[in-house]
Amino acid sequence: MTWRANNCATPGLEEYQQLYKESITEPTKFWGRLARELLTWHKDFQTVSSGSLTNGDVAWFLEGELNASYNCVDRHAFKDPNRVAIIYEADEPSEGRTVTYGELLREVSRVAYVLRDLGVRKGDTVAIYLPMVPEALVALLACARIGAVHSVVFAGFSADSLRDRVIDGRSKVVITSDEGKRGGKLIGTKKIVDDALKQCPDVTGVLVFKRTGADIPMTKGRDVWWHEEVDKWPAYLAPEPMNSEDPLFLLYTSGSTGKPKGMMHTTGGYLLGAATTAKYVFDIHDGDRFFCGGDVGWITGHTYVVYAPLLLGVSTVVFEGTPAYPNFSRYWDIIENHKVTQFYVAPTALRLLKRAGDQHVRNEMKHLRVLGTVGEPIAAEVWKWYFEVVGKEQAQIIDTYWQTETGSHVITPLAGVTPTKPGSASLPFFGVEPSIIDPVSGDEIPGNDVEGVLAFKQAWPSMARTVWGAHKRYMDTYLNVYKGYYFTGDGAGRDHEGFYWIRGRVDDVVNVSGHRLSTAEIEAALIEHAAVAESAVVGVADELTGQAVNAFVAIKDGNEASDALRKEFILQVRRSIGPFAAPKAVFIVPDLPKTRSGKIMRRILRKILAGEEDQLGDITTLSDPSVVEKIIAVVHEAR
Ligand code: 6R9
Repeated sequence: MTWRANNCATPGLEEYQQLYKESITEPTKFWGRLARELLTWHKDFQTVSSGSLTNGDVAWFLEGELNASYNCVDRHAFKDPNRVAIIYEADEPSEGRTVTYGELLREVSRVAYVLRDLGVRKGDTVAIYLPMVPEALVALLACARIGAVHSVVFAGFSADSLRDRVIDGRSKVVITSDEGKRGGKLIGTKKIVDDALKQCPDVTGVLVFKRTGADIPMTKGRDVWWHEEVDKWPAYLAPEPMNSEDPLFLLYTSGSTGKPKGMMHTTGGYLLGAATTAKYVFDIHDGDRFFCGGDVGWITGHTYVVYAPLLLGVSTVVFEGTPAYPNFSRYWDIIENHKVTQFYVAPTALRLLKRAGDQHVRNEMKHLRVLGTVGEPIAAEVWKWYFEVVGKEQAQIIDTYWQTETGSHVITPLAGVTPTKPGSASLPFFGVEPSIIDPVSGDEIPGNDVEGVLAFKQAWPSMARTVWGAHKRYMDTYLNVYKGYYFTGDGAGRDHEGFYWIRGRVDDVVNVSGHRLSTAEIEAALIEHAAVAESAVVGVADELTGQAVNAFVAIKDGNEASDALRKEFILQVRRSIGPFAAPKAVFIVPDLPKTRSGKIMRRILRKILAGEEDQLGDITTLSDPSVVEKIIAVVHEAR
């Protein structure tokens, strides 16, 4: 099979089309077969799927029982205990190590015992706040082993954000480390957990992995050391058989409102999505070494650092550091040293590395077959650089579109099969039936060469089943917007050949370096500052990070606009959400553009930032149209 970069048909394309057709017209046959082929069931299922998008009661592989950690670890460890499961690349290039499937089974079992000892029972939630170390994978799998629901919180989130997620998920236990290490810098993870837990009385235990050996306070009766606890327990614990629809994890993501949503994924369907995309999209084969640069704190890390490669029994690279430390060759050194076969990263990292210069890219990297991107649109020139300079025109580029909610890829090329066009996520994955909807009429727009919002017509196994503790919000956000469809929140086009082009969010979500942020959440953080009367946050195009956060703030009487105050506002967001959400620019304005009913017109702010002041449209509906001139003056002065 040849790897094509341009749009010409490959021999596999016909096979894809056939399989795709089957997945849409006979989903029961299609998914039933794959579920039995790719997963190992403790008890077989009778019903492949039930429920509907309309009713929001989708369920897959009912009656079936399985365990995620058994599927990711045991079955491979039994066959070949010495096969490498995890290739750990520590922040310092010399400090890594590997973990075999046999070792992984023993460590997962011990930690599962420890969690039980800490009082965790089937169905309980465990929060995980860890850096990118092998123990993060062990923690997820140990939860799954005893039927606990893991709720990973990205270790860049602030104490306040962690607290909110611990409370909302009703976590009983938190797993963390003394510190984290990234790009040569230390991160005080345990300290952040301590701060967060001041307001979480229901957390009864904290399991602390020793990463750096920093001197940290341990709360008696609550905090225990990972290395001390695991020594107490045997190295095999039988996995808990779980119903296919039992929750596997919660993962919080940003939406249009300030409160993050705990997306709930279930066991059978999610695992099948991960395994199927691993096989067909990444073309994973025995002996491959898979490197996903995402963090386990986000869905990309869940599905493609942990579940997908381990389900297929290959080696997964766990990278603790950053692409720029100790220098811009870090990714390429990892790829060359470990003979990586598939590499998967967000375009934002590629933009950074492209800008750093081609001299940093290694010449070898001969084992690379697939180069994936995820999280945001990739510009054609970055796509070409990835293909030519990184892949030496030998590896296929796959631009994979999906979401926390979809669990695994939904629109994506299949490596070696789908012809690709730079900037297009190409064709739907199996079982996904996209439609382009006219946002004004709400009607589906048939045919090709159309633009609108993107929705899916059919339920697929790995879709999130609910927003934790808020099913109505799930219905209203995804399934009630266009009845009978799942609404993605993205705009998209379908070109003359039926290829999909993702245009970006149509709601108040900004995408900074592939991180999904809610403008409402940042506004809520700013309001917490005593000097802030009102704020409006918008995303603006940014060469390096894709989008950047810009904040407009109206301050209360008695405060003076100053650089110091602007810095305080930025600090407020860092403290309240996390450093990655910090506004790149803060404009202190006398008032915000509001309609007479009080709705903030962010559209006007976006236009001003884009320098399109002559295209503001009708501003007479504003309660005070004169604020526009004043805001323009502030923005001009700042530049
Ligand atoms: C996996 C992940 C989801 C949002 C999604 C969309 C954007 C993701 C993309 C893409 C263009 C791609 N997005 N992949 N946009 N091309 N290949 O990123 O999940 O963090 O939930 O973000 O990211 O806007 O709606 P998540």
